[in-house]
Amino acid sequence: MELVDRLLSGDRRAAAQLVTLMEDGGPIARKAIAELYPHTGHAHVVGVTGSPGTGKSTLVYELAKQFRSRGKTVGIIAVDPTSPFSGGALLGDRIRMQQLSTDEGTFIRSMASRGQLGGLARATGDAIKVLDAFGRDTIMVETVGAGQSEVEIVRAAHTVIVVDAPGLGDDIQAIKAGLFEIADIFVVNKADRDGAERTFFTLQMMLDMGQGSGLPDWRPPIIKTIALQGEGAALVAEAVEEHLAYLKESGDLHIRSRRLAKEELRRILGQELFNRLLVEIRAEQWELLTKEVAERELDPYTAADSLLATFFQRIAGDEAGGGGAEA
Ligand SMILES: Nc1nc2c(ncn2[C@@H]2O[C@H](COP(=O)(O)OP(=O)(O)OP(=O)(O)O)[C@@H](O)[C@H]2O)c(=O)[nH]1
Ligand SMILES: [Mg+2]
Repeated sequence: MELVDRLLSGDRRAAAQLVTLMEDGGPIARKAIAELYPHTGHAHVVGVTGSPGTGKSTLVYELAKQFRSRGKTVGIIAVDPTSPFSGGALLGDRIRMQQLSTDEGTFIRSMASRGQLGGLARATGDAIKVLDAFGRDTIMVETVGAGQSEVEIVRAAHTVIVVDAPGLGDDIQAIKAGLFEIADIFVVNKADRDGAERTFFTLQMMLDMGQGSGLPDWRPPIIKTIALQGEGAALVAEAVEEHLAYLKESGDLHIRSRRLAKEELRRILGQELFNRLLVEIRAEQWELLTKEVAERELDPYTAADSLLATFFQRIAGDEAGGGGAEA
């Protein structure tokens, strides 16, 4: 594919076009993935998550500068599930992003869901592959840590930064939703504000209680920052590099990569099977069964069994009809 060739030769516009293609999905996107996939696997993927307004974008911007000054190329994917409705924060993002986007070594893109369930996780995963093949050394993915799809996205990162900040009400509340467990690095941003110390100690206490990331020899550091002034960003960048070194030395990078490949394969397989099922089952049967379940004539498990049975029959029929050797 010409577009993939251009990506591999370092063409930024090709990268942007391919990310758009990934958002839309479909057969051309798949063909592109098949071609660029052998060129992936080199980037360090860093997830940045946390409650709305904690300062994730500001921190990502400062981290990008840090990584650039360390000679690395950077890719940034801002995942914004509510994109069309966003207000002021995104405007701030845009201004910062514009400043960064004049740098050839930084590629920034925001992703929005096109509506399908699980579509955002899939599109983001594929966009990461595009930037990886594009040769970005460090790829940061910013997501608001709310909702299952977002946790799924950030779990696909090698290193997860959870950003907390004072003034969000209950600190424990602020980092619930399964985020605490997946953090490799904690950032307490807005350290210039009252309550930062308290946020820091709350996190420390939670870590002491052993609710950590589950890695045997890695205790997530807690780093205080004032992202707005770039303060502490260097420490966070160092921690990110240390975490990667730890992953490599401990062999955990390999284990994580395997786990992620398995999860991705399962997710795709589940989706594909379901899509094929939708093709094979007639609309009338769906409707009939749906009606029966709604009217309590049939329980949903039995209905699902019945759909599966039809599905397998049709598939077997297709194979026999398609000149298969089945007797
Ligand atoms: N006082 C203070 N304000 C900060 C700091 N960092 C960021 N902010 C401000 O906090 C607000 C939110 O910052 P963002 O970087 O947009 O936060 P975010 O987490 O990306 O927000 P969403 O993407 O909307 O969830 C902005 O008004 C920032 O200027 C900081 O260190 N101190
Ligand atoms: Mg943001």
